[in-house]
Amino acid sequence: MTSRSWNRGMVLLLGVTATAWSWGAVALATVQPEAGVGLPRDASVYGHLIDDFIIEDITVETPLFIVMCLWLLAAALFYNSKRGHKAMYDHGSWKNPVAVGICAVAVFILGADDVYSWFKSNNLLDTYFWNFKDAEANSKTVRVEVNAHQWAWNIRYPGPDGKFNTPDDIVTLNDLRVPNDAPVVVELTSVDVIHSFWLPNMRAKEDAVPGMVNRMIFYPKEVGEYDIGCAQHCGVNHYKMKGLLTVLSRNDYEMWANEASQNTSHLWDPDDTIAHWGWDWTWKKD
Ligand SMILES: [Cu+2]
Repeated sequence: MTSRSWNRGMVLLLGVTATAWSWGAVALATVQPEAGVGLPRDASVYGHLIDDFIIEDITVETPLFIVMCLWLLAAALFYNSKRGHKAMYDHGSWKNPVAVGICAVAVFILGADDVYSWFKSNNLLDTYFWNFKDAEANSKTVRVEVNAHQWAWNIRYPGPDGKFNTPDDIVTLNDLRVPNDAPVVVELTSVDVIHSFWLPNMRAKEDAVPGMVNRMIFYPKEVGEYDIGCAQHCGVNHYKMKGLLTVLSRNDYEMWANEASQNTSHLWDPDDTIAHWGWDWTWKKD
Protein backbone atom coordinates (compact mmCIF):
# COMPACT_ATOMS: atom_id res chain seq x y z
CA MET A 1 0.00 0.00 0.00
CA THR A 2 1.32 3.45 -0.88
CA SER A 3 1.83 5.98 1.89
CA ARG A 4 -0.81 8.24 0.31
CA SER A 5 -3.55 5.60 0.41
CA TRP A 6 -2.42 4.67 3.93
CA ASN A 7 -2.81 8.30 5.02
CA ARG A 8 -6.22 8.46 3.37
CA GLY A 9 -7.22 5.30 5.22
CA MET A 10 -6.07 6.73 8.56
CA VAL A 11 -7.97 9.98 7.97
CA LEU A 12 -11.07 7.93 7.17
CA LEU A 13 -10.65 5.87 10.33
CA LEU A 14 -10.17 8.91 12.52
CA GLY A 15 -13.18 10.61 10.90
CA VAL A 16 -15.43 7.61 11.48
CA THR A 17 -14.16 7.29 15.07
CA ALA A 18 -14.78 10.94 15.87
CA THR A 19 -18.27 10.81 14.32
CA ALA A 20 -19.23 7.64 16.23
CA TRP A 21 -17.95 9.12 19.47
CA SER A 22 -19.87 12.38 19.01
CA TRP A 23 -23.10 10.56 18.14
CA GLY A 24 -22.64 8.33 21.16
CA ALA A 25 -22.26 11.38 23.39
CA VAL A 26 -25.40 12.96 21.89
CA ALA A 27 -27.38 9.73 22.36
CA LEU A 28 -26.35 9.52 26.03
CA ALA A 29 -27.14 13.19 26.63
CA THR A 30 -30.66 12.94 25.24
CA VAL A 31 -31.92 9.76 26.88
CA GLN A 32 -35.67 9.24 26.74
CA PRO A 33 -36.46 6.43 29.23
CA GLU A 34 -40.19 6.39 28.43
CA ALA A 35 -39.38 5.68 24.81
CA GLY A 36 -37.25 2.73 25.87
CA VAL A 37 -34.03 4.60 25.07
CA GLY A 38 -31.27 5.16 27.57
CA LEU A 39 -31.20 4.39 31.27
CA PRO A 40 -34.46 3.94 33.25
CA ARG A 41 -35.75 7.19 34.75
CA ASP A 42 -33.87 7.98 37.94
CA ALA A 43 -36.40 8.56 40.74
CA SER A 44 -33.91 8.37 43.60
CA VAL A 45 -31.80 10.85 45.54
CA TYR A 46 -28.37 9.50 44.61
CA GLY A 47 -29.09 7.56 41.39
CA HIS A 48 -27.45 10.28 39.30
CA LEU A 49 -24.11 9.37 40.90
CA ILE A 50 -24.41 5.86 39.44
CA ASP A 51 -25.47 7.26 36.05
CA ASP A 52 -22.54 9.68 35.97
CA PHE A 53 -20.20 6.83 36.79
CA ILE A 54 -21.59 4.65 33.99
CA ILE A 55 -21.34 7.50 31.47
CA GLU A 56 -17.78 8.30 32.54
CA ASP A 57 -16.76 4.70 31.98
CA ILE A 58 -18.50 4.48 28.62
CA THR A 59 -16.85 7.74 27.53
CA VAL A 60 -13.38 6.44 28.32
CA GLU A 61 -13.80 2.92 26.99
CA THR A 62 -15.89 3.45 23.86
CA PRO A 63 -13.15 5.26 21.88
CA LEU A 64 -10.69 2.46 22.67
CA PHE A 65 -13.24 -0.12 21.56
CA ILE A 66 -13.99 1.75 18.32
CA VAL A 67 -10.29 2.25 17.52
CA MET A 68 -9.67 -1.47 18.08
CA CYS A 69 -12.59 -2.49 15.82
CA LEU A 70 -11.51 -0.09 13.08
CA TRP A 71 -7.93 -1.27 13.41
CA LEU A 72 -9.05 -4.88 12.76
CA LEU A 73 -11.30 -3.76 9.91
CA ALA A 74 -8.47 -1.82 8.30
CA ALA A 75 -6.16 -4.82 8.62
CA ALA A 76 -8.74 -7.04 6.95
CA LEU A 77 -9.51 -4.59 4.14
CA PHE A 78 -6.11 -3.12 3.33
CA TYR A 79 -3.84 -6.08 4.02
CA ASN A 80 -5.67 -8.99 2.44
CA SER A 81 -4.27 -11.36 -0.17
CA LYS A 82 -6.06 -9.60 -3.04
CA ARG A 83 -3.87 -6.59 -2.38
CA GLY A 84 -0.81 -8.77 -2.60
CA HIS A 85 -0.23 -9.13 1.12
CA LYS A 86 1.05 -12.54 2.05
CA ALA A 87 0.05 -13.90 5.44
CA MET A 88 3.00 -14.59 7.69
CA TYR A 89 3.63 -15.31 11.31
CA ASP A 90 5.96 -13.28 13.45
CA HIS A 91 6.45 -12.47 17.11
CA GLY A 92 6.06 -8.72 16.67
CA SER A 93 8.72 -6.31 17.69
CA TRP A 94 9.27 -4.01 20.61
CA LYS A 95 11.30 -1.86 18.24
CA ASN A 96 8.20 -0.63 16.37
CA PRO A 97 7.64 2.75 18.05
CA VAL A 98 4.10 3.21 16.67
CA ALA A 99 2.83 -0.15 17.94
CA VAL A 100 4.55 0.22 21.30
CA GLY A 101 3.24 3.77 21.62
CA ILE A 102 -0.38 2.73 20.89
CA CYS A 103 -0.15 -0.14 23.39
CA ALA A 104 1.36 2.12 26.04
CA VAL A 105 -1.40 4.72 25.57
CA ALA A 106 -4.13 2.04 25.76
CA VAL A 107 -2.59 0.48 28.89
CA PHE A 108 -2.24 3.89 30.49
CA ILE A 109 -5.86 4.90 29.73
CA LEU A 110 -7.33 1.59 30.94
CA GLY A 111 -5.05 1.53 33.99
CA ALA A 112 -5.89 5.10 34.97
CA ASP A 113 -9.60 4.38 34.43
CA ASP A 114 -9.41 1.25 36.59
CA VAL A 115 -7.64 3.02 39.46
CA TYR A 116 -10.08 5.94 39.27
CA SER A 117 -13.08 3.56 39.15
CA TRP A 118 -11.78 1.56 42.13
CA PHE A 119 -11.48 4.62 44.37
CA LYS A 120 -14.68 6.24 43.14
CA SER A 121 -16.83 3.11 43.54
CA ASN A 122 -15.49 2.51 47.05
CA ASN A 123 -16.18 6.10 47.94
CA LEU A 124 -19.77 5.90 46.60
CA LEU A 125 -20.41 2.65 48.50
CA ASP A 126 -18.99 3.96 51.79
CA THR A 127 -20.74 7.32 51.55
CA TYR A 128 -24.16 6.32 50.20
CA PHE A 129 -25.02 2.88 48.87
CA TRP A 130 -23.57 0.73 51.66
CA ASN A 131 -23.70 3.35 54.39
CA PHE A 132 -25.97 1.32 56.68
CA LYS A 133 -24.69 3.08 59.75
CA ASP A 134 -26.13 6.46 58.73
CA ALA A 135 -29.30 4.89 57.33
CA GLU A 136 -29.95 2.95 60.54
CA ALA A 137 -29.32 6.07 62.63
CA ASN A 138 -31.98 8.03 60.71
CA SER A 139 -35.25 7.95 62.68
CA LYS A 140 -37.31 8.18 59.47
CA THR A 141 -35.68 5.17 57.80
CA VAL A 142 -38.09 2.47 56.65
CA ARG A 143 -37.06 -1.15 57.29
CA VAL A 144 -38.38 -3.95 55.13
CA GLU A 145 -37.77 -7.68 54.90
CA VAL A 146 -38.09 -9.35 51.52
CA ASN A 147 -38.43 -13.10 51.15
CA ALA A 148 -38.04 -14.22 47.53
CA HIS A 149 -39.44 -17.44 46.11
CA GLN A 150 -40.26 -18.87 42.75
CA TRP A 151 -41.79 -16.56 41.50
CA ALA A 152 -42.80 -13.68 43.72
CA TRP A 153 -41.62 -11.30 46.42
CA ASN A 154 -43.02 -11.60 49.95
CA ILE A 155 -42.59 -8.27 51.72
CA ARG A 156 -42.81 -7.63 55.46
CA TYR A 157 -42.82 -4.37 57.45
CA PRO A 158 -42.37 -4.44 61.24
CA GLY A 159 -45.52 -2.38 61.97
CA PRO A 160 -45.85 0.13 64.84
CA ASP A 161 -43.89 -2.01 67.35
CA GLY A 162 -40.80 -1.93 65.13
CA LYS A 163 -40.32 -5.71 65.49
CA PHE A 164 -40.61 -8.31 62.76
CA ASN A 165 -42.73 -11.47 63.06
CA THR A 166 -45.30 -9.91 65.41
CA PRO A 167 -49.09 -9.54 64.89
CA ASP A 168 -48.88 -5.90 63.76
CA ASP A 169 -46.54 -6.68 60.81
CA ILE A 170 -47.64 -5.52 57.39
CA VAL A 171 -47.25 -8.35 54.88
CA THR A 172 -47.72 -7.85 51.15
CA LEU A 173 -47.08 -9.74 47.95
CA ASN A 174 -45.15 -7.96 45.16
CA ASP A 175 -46.27 -4.63 46.63
CA LEU A 176 -43.63 -2.39 48.22
CA ARG A 177 -44.71 1.08 49.37
CA VAL A 178 -42.27 3.62 50.74
CA PRO A 179 -42.19 7.33 51.60
CA ASN A 180 -40.23 9.76 49.44
CA ASP A 181 -38.34 11.43 52.28
CA ALA A 182 -36.21 8.72 53.87
CA PRO A 183 -33.80 5.89 53.12
CA VAL A 184 -35.24 2.40 52.83
CA VAL A 185 -33.15 -0.47 54.20
CA VAL A 186 -34.04 -3.89 52.83
CA GLU A 187 -32.93 -7.19 54.29
CA LEU A 188 -33.56 -10.04 51.92
CA THR A 189 -33.26 -13.76 51.51
CA SER A 190 -34.73 -16.53 49.37
CA VAL A 191 -36.43 -19.84 50.14
CA ASP A 192 -35.41 -21.69 46.98
CA VAL A 193 -32.93 -20.39 44.40
CA ILE A 194 -30.90 -17.23 43.95
CA HIS A 195 -33.03 -14.25 42.92
CA SER A 196 -31.97 -10.63 42.58
CA PHE A 197 -34.16 -7.86 43.95
CA TRP A 198 -33.92 -5.09 41.38
CA LEU A 199 -35.27 -1.56 41.55
CA PRO A 200 -34.02 0.00 38.30
CA ASN A 201 -35.49 3.44 39.00
CA MET A 202 -33.76 3.51 42.40
CA ARG A 203 -30.45 2.27 40.93
CA ALA A 204 -30.48 -0.52 43.50
CA LYS A 205 -30.06 -4.28 43.16
CA GLU A 206 -29.10 -7.05 45.55
CA ASP A 207 -29.07 -10.84 45.35
CA ALA A 208 -31.52 -12.83 47.48
CA VAL A 209 -29.64 -16.00 48.42
CA PRO A 210 -31.07 -19.02 50.27
CA GLY A 211 -29.55 -19.45 53.73
CA MET A 212 -28.26 -15.92 54.15
CA VAL A 213 -29.62 -12.42 54.71
CA ASN A 214 -28.31 -9.68 52.40
CA ARG A 215 -28.86 -5.96 52.80
CA MET A 216 -29.40 -3.01 50.52
CA ILE A 217 -30.37 0.66 50.81
CA PHE A 218 -32.22 2.86 48.38
CA TYR A 219 -33.21 6.50 48.59
CA PRO A 220 -36.59 7.20 46.94
CA LYS A 221 -37.27 10.77 45.88
CA GLU A 222 -40.03 11.09 43.28
CA VAL A 223 -43.59 10.04 44.05
CA GLY A 224 -44.78 7.45 41.52
CA GLU A 225 -45.03 3.79 40.60
CA TYR A 226 -41.98 1.85 39.50
CA ASP A 227 -41.02 -1.69 38.54
CA ILE A 228 -39.59 -4.33 40.83
CA GLY A 229 -37.83 -6.99 38.81
CA CYS A 230 -35.81 -10.10 39.36
CA ALA A 231 -32.38 -9.68 37.78
CA GLN A 232 -31.30 -13.29 38.19
CA HIS A 233 -32.67 -16.00 35.92
CA CYS A 234 -34.44 -18.15 38.50
CA GLY A 235 -36.50 -20.71 36.60
CA VAL A 236 -39.10 -21.04 33.87
CA ASN A 237 -41.39 -18.34 35.27
CA HIS A 238 -38.61 -15.88 36.03
CA TYR A 239 -40.27 -13.37 33.71
CA LYS A 240 -43.37 -13.31 35.94
CA MET A 241 -41.40 -12.20 39.00
CA LYS A 242 -42.53 -8.62 38.75
CA GLY A 243 -43.58 -6.37 41.61
CA LEU A 244 -44.65 -2.79 42.07
CA LEU A 245 -42.73 -0.17 44.01
CA THR A 246 -44.94 2.77 45.01
CA VAL A 247 -43.27 5.92 46.30
CA LEU A 248 -45.71 8.01 48.35
CA SER A 249 -45.56 11.30 50.21
CA ARG A 250 -44.86 10.84 53.95
CA ASN A 251 -48.53 11.51 54.83
CA ASP A 252 -49.89 9.06 52.30
CA TYR A 253 -47.36 6.44 53.39
CA GLU A 254 -48.27 6.82 57.09
CA MET A 255 -51.99 6.54 56.27
CA TRP A 256 -51.45 3.40 54.20
CA ALA A 257 -49.12 1.82 56.80
CA ASN A 258 -51.56 2.42 59.68
CA GLU A 259 -54.48 0.98 57.80
CA ALA A 260 -52.49 -1.97 56.43
CA SER A 261 -51.15 -2.82 59.89
CA GLN A 262 -54.66 -2.86 61.38
CA ASN A 263 -55.96 -5.00 58.51
CA THR A 264 -53.19 -7.59 58.65
CA SER A 265 -53.29 -7.88 62.45
CA HIS A 266 -56.77 -9.45 62.08
CA LEU A 267 -55.22 -12.16 59.95
CA TRP A 268 -52.49 -13.11 62.43
CA ASP A 269 -52.66 -16.79 63.29
CA PRO A 270 -50.15 -17.79 66.00
CA ASP A 271 -50.21 -21.42 64.82
CA ASP A 272 -49.48 -20.66 61.18
CA THR A 273 -45.70 -20.89 61.46
CA ILE A 274 -45.16 -20.85 57.68
CA ALA A 275 -46.69 -17.37 57.58
CA HIS A 276 -44.18 -16.18 60.19
CA TRP A 277 -41.26 -16.23 57.79
CA GLY A 278 -39.78 -12.95 59.10
CA TRP A 279 -36.55 -12.82 61.07
CA ASP A 280 -34.97 -10.60 63.72
CA TRP A 281 -33.48 -7.53 62.09
CA THR A 282 -29.79 -8.35 61.63
CA TRP A 283 -28.41 -4.82 62.07
CA LYS A 284 -27.18 -4.31 65.60
CA LYS A 285 -25.95 -1.01 66.96
CA ASP A 286 -22.23 -1.06 67.87
CU1 LIG B 1 -36.24 -14.56 40.60
